Amino acid sequence: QNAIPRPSGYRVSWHANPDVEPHHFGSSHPMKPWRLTLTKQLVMAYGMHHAMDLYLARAATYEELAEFHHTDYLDFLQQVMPGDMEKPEKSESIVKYNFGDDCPIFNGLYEYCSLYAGGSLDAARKLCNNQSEIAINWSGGLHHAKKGEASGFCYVNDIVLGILQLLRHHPRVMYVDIDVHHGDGVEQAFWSTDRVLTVSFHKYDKDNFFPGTGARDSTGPSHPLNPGAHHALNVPLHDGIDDKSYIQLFKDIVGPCIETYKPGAIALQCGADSLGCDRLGCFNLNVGAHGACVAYVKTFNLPLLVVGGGGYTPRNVSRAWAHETSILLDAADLIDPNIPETVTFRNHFGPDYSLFPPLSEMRKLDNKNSRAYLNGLVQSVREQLRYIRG
Ligand code: VJV
Ligand code: CA
Ligand code: ZN
Repeated sequence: QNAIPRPSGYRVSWHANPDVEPHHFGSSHPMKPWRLTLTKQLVMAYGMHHAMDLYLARAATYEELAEFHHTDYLDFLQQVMPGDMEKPEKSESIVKYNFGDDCPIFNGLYEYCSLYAGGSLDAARKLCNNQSEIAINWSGGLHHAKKGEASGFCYVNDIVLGILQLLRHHPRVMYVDIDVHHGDGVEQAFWSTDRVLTVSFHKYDKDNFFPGTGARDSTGPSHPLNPGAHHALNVPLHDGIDDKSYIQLFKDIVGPCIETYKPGAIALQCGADSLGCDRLGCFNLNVGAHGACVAYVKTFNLPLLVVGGGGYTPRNVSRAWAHETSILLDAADLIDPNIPETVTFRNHFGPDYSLFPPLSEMRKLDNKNSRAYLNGLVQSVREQLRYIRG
């Protein structure tokens, strides 16, 4: 495969540390850091690494993590060991910090956390220093982590740390989240400020889908004198949303948000569990549609921090993130939709060996989002935006 030419207009930087990849949540746990290896192999097989600045992410320091997280929680995260799950004297802390099936304690947990957080911090700093226009950390995007507890496979919130860094240089930062789950940790962290507008698209079912928050009318603190009022924007969806409706909805909402709020930078969480055939997700998007959202955000030409997130069918996660890397490089047209013969682990991409398998046709799922429902969402977002100024 020929190398992708280096774009002339702007720089794209890639922030990763291969030491993240071998960490293991447990054999049947859905979160598989190995999907990052597969993503990197695809990106390299297409020659995209020649078109970006590649940085080895360093581990975030304890002090950097403490910019958001409580030190008692970090101390626990640093010291806890896999065997502690069964120790009665540890059980109080394990419950307090929400470790368990979703957030297991595994070997190298603290290293894993500090490396994926370091990637997002490095990426945000490159944007602030004008050394990069688009900075990518596919190992980040862990949007559920709270100040003082783990949640939903997330232990430290690299996105919050990245946005805090961006806020040192930009008066307003917008956060966009296309993971199938609600970006509750990021929303909560910036709940009381008007300097971050958080926008999450997600499956919403208060009682039956994690984390159960993110209703349309959950828009920020209710007191009108609290600056964060109206600065959380939620787009709750039902099962089976398809390419056409999602792309239309995304543009109808994200476009007016950017035009109204006028952020100085954008952080984009690209959770790939919104694809069809995801092990945990329930949407019906193809790789092309997921990528179309990334392409749309890119058209605004703002400093862009791009992070990963969920995604539980590794062969499709890597397809989406490789395709999105090519979009960010303005090189999507130069890429062969047939996966190169030379890619390592090529067997994972059979039988079609295509970057764009028909995911929406492989699992029969009705779109439970009626036109009227989606129109109502757009209308209600317009009303919310009347309270927002740039
Ligand atoms: O739904 C939940 C919480 C429970 C309690 C814990 N059990 C294991 C599951 C039900 C109520 N948690 C969700 C968390 C989803 C996190 C998504 C993260 C992201 O994509 O937004 C960002 C990275 C959930 N859904 C499915 C599972 N947990 C799940 C966890 C497992 C599992 C199978 C499913 C943990 C261990 C094992 N299997 C072996
Ligand atoms: Ca989301
Ligand atoms: Zn998710």
